[in-house]
Amino acid sequence: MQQTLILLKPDCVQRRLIGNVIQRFEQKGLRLAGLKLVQSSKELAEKHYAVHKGKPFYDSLLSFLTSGPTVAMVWEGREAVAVCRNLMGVTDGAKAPPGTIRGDHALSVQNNLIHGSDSAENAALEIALWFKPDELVRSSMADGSWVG
Ligand code: DAT
Ligand code: MG
Repeated sequence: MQQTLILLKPDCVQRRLIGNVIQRFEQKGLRLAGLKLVQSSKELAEKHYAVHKGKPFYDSLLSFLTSGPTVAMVWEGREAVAVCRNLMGVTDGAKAPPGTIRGDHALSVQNNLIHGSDSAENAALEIALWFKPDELVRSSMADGSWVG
């Protein structure tokens, strides 16, 4: 069972797409292990996007992530990291295929609605950055043996 960090970034919240996106993860069969609305500080945004420090879009990216509330979530399930990345679509909304979250709702590269961890290792680091251990809930789903 794998976990991944998903952020519904400020554009997703402002465009009232929270329910639309969460429905996709639920319908896929993933389990929600953590959920909260966060006003990201500059410090949190810097830590989250540390890998992009020095790139031309870094300052703009930090301003964007701190510009309003973000929904932070932990989803888990079989191959959760790759499954979520596939549901999201590629980074550039203009290139993301129809049927994906970005493909259906994003045109921008920066304002692309959603973040998803890109590896199990990064997922563990990012979950620890956004959630305290007692904010995550362990449980099983009633249909777990059917969904797999
Ligand atoms: P992803 O979010 O698909 O994992 P990433 O980790 O390469 O993409 O980049 C993090 C975010 O930074 C991305 O969601 C949007 C922004 N970004 C990436 N490349 C960019 C670029 N060339 N210009 C502007 N923003 C960019
Ligand atoms: Mg990334």
